[in-house]
Amino acid sequence: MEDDTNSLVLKLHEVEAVKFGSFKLKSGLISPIYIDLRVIVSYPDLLKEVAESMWATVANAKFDVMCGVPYTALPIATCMSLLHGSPMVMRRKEVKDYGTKKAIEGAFQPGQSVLIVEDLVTSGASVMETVEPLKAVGLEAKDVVVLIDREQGGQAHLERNGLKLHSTLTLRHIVDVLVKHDKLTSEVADSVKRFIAENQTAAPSVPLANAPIDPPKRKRIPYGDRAALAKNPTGKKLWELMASKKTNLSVAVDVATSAELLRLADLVGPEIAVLKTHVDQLSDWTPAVTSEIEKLAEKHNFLIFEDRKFADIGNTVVDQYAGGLYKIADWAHITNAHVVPGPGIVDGLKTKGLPKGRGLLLLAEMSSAGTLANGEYTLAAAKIAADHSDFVIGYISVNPASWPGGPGNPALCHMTPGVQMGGGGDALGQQYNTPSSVIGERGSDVIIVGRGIIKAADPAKAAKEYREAGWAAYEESL
Ligand code: 5BU
Repeated sequence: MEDDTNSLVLKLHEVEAVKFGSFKLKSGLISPIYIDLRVIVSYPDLLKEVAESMWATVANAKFDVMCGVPYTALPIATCMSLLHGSPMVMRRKEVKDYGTKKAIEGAFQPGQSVLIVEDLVTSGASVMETVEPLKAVGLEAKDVVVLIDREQGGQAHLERNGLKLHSTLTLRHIVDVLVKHDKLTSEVADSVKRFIAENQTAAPSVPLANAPIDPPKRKRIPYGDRAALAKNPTGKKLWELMASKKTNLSVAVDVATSAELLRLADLVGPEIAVLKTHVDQLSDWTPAVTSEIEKLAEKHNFLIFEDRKFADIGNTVVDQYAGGLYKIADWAHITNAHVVPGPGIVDGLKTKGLPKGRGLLLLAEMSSAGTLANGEYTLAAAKIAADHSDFVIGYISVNPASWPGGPGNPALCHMTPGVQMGGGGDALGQQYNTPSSVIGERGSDVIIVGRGIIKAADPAKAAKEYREAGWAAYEESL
């Protein structure tokens, strides 16, 4: 079977149904890959092979009739029908008013089940456009077979509407086969995989009657696999570090003196992926302190995140980041910024951070009660992050699972403050969630814990407990 799909992939590449380069899509996006399966009608042997492979893909599905999604999949469905004696119905694309004209042609009985046949799924929108008139005439659609799933969210969207997607090939598999057979360089393959990750689709807005209301549980991509998707070196390092050190814990060392900061960093160092600092809280800061933190980062293998929350225009943040007393860009692997000024702030920080390989987190949500960072604001932050994924490595977020597209681009990391074992909050508006809720239910990747650890009687022991809780929640969500 593996060999069959390999030869199919090579043939599709040969007839240029799958092309690589730089293609402007309808949406204006530049894609490194272009798929046009219309061409296969010109190669009867290939059409037959496609139809046989797709038939084999749905060997276990039960259906009475088949319906191809117009137009590219029509000859494929016809070919499957001829080869296996399975009847079809046909959807008329141009009939929009299902009440007056026949949208579905062919002989069928209401209550019969129908297999949807499609060539390519991106968001699942065209499949859903076909399901709607089928349902309107009483046909039941449960299964969809597709030659290529671009893995840009279509499967989840269809599942949410009660449809099971069976794909013969995925874009990633195609790329892997072509690399294996020296038809493609691994650089191009990586750029295609990044494109897929960065261009996950939103749920199509075609509502389906009788769709189940429970969304499917998202499966998490392991941290280690996300390293390959990250464009930014610090983002990549973060994923690798979390995977190898087996920790998704960040400790916020909010203390008043440098000695206390260094003492705590050394104590919790073995347990953490990221040390979060507020150096402007230190009463006795000198440049020597940051070199000591850097030494501890080397010793324990963690990244330094200065939680500076830049919030000014691009021109101002350049010097706030690289200059002044603290010269944050010189020693903090990661810093963060509000998006309230607009994308110029990211461009400004990038001028100093990117040449040093630094990464930026954008504040998409905050943990404090009454925060204004929600709704449209959060979505705008996500958009700015997506547009700057060379420098932006992720978000400060609180409940990414609740965002309309979910946590989104898996190259980007979600870090969540406001974490304590017991939940609750403080007197000044901080709101706490537990590690298992933050990672397991809210879809975040990193827990940021301050007082839960630094105020504990034994901070090293507390860090170990938070690390274990955070890691257990991650493993359970895989
Ligand atoms: P706590 O002691 O666990 O409440 O500390 C939380 C830390 O995270 C603290 O350093 C805050 O400045 C930081 N923080 C936060 O609590 N909430 C936010 O939304 C953001 C940062 Br952004």
